[in-house]
Amino acid sequence: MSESSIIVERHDDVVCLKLNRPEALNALNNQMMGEVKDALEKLDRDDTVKVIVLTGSERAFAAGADIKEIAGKTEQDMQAQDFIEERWESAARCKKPIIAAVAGYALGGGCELAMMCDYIIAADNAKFGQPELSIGVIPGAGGTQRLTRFVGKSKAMDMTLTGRMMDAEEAEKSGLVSRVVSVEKLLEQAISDAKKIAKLSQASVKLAKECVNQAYETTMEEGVRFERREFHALFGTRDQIEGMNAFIEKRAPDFKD
Ligand code: DAK
Repeated sequence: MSESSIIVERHDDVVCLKLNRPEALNALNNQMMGEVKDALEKLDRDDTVKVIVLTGSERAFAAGADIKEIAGKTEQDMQAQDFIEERWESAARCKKPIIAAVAGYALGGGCELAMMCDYIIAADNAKFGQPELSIGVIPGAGGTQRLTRFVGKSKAMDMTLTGRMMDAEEAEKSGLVSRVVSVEKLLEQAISDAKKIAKLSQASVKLAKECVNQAYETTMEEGVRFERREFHALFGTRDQIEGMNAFIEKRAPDFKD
């Protein structure tokens, strides 16, 4: 196997995973997706890690699946290679918060990978798109579903059918990204967000993430019921007592998870 195509950087209890195939604009090949999956699974199991930031380079978060790697595949190859799907879904399955810090191109599978994260902070040079139709296929890692839920049918159809890219400003207005910052400040902002989340009670962080994700999976009534059960459950934790007492005593909480 060639050298690693991701860089893992530790910032106390935050870990930054950097996609690193600059020669191919971080095109997502099998090796890279396998490394991303292994790293995310390991970080998910590591109690000393609280929040993950997934990023690329200033020029590209990722320009999609590696077209050169998949160009020669047959229908049988694609159907037989279920393991590929397992690699691609790892960000969506991660239980810890993942923030996507996106600069430059986030196209095809790159846009899909960013959308699997919990939220996206974009650099002012970010460009999002689902250009798969221009190479004779369709989005295949959840793009038609997730993009439509983020930006609504009209824009999702527009981007998917025409292949038009959305810039950072439009992505923020449309709800695809939570915030836009300068490209120079992107990682600093994402890591600062991650550190803020890492200081909270991780029991409440985990349940809040589950509850927000539940909104995509169920009815309002069932979702609200789900949220209430999780809310009640947090009253069984020391961090709830600590958080509320700290507020009353006008001091910072000291959460122990
Ligand atoms: N794959 C392979 N190489 C890529 C690439 C890609 N997606 N994108 C860029 N590169 C390579 C280029 O070939 C070039 O390499 P050399 O020629 O120098 O060897 C190098 O990166 C620099 O790219 P350019 O020279 O093209 O740079 P430009 O600035 O001129 O253009 C660009 C940048 C991003 C507009 C352009 O490179 C581009 O259009 N790239 C392709 C974008 C694209 O079509 N992406 C969608 C790919 S399909 C699934 C999971 C995932 C998927 C499907 C199924 N399952 C789990 C079932 C996902 C599918 C896709 O993403």
